[in-house]
Amino acid sequence: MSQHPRPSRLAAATLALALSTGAAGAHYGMIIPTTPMLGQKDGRSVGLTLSFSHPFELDGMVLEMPEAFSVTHEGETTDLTGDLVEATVMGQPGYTLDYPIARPGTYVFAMTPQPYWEPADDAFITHYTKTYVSAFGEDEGWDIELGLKTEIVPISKPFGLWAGNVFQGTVLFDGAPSPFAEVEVEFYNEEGTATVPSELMVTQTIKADEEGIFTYATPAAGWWGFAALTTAEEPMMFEGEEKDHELGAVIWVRFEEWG
Ligand SMILES: [Cu+2]
Repeated sequence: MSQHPRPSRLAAATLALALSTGAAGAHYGMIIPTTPMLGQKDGRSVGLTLSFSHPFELDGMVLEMPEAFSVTHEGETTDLTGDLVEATVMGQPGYTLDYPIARPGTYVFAMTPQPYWEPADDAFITHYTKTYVSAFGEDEGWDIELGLKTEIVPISKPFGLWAGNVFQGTVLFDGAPSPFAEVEVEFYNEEGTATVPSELMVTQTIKADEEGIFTYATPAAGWWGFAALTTAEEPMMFEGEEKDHELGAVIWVRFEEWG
């Protein structure tokens, strides 16, 4: 549903073929911090990069100024939308922010983007996106629910994970578990060094169980994105026609190299 060709990266000669095969990774709302575990030696701030991208293929899309970008710490949510700084991320408009952190604990960063019109899918897309930063060795507060329209609530603590660990989360839609929700999983191919034997493996798809819980074991260290996708009950209008509105609950989690 969320997969479509991305012509911008393809030479004209291969465009027709690419369009006909439709092979591609998925798009993701992305919030990538400089580190998910801020230590005393790392200083007193964390850098955040926001984008709307195809993370395996490092192919950016346009991220307009989000409707909301916030941080939640010790039960208190602070709006940071006005602090975002325009940046180019994977060749397209995105945002960065250097967020000062003075106190220990878990900081949950969340973005609600503006709906994105995607002609290739004939649909609008809104990815409610989250990531976590734990500061100064304190990890309380990682399992809270933010109350987003749709959200993945982690069952595994979403930092301090080894490559190869399973990651589990509950998919919520309107605050209730979403049985058998489809979850797309993709690696942020930051260094551009990962390869796949088939285009089918750029994005992997799993399903949640009857309680909305999904499980995935990562094969390698790095940032992994999990996107639970639902079509909104309410269509959106585009040029006088009703169009589907894909809602994504996205979470970004980093897995560390063992040893
Ligand atoms: Cu896409």
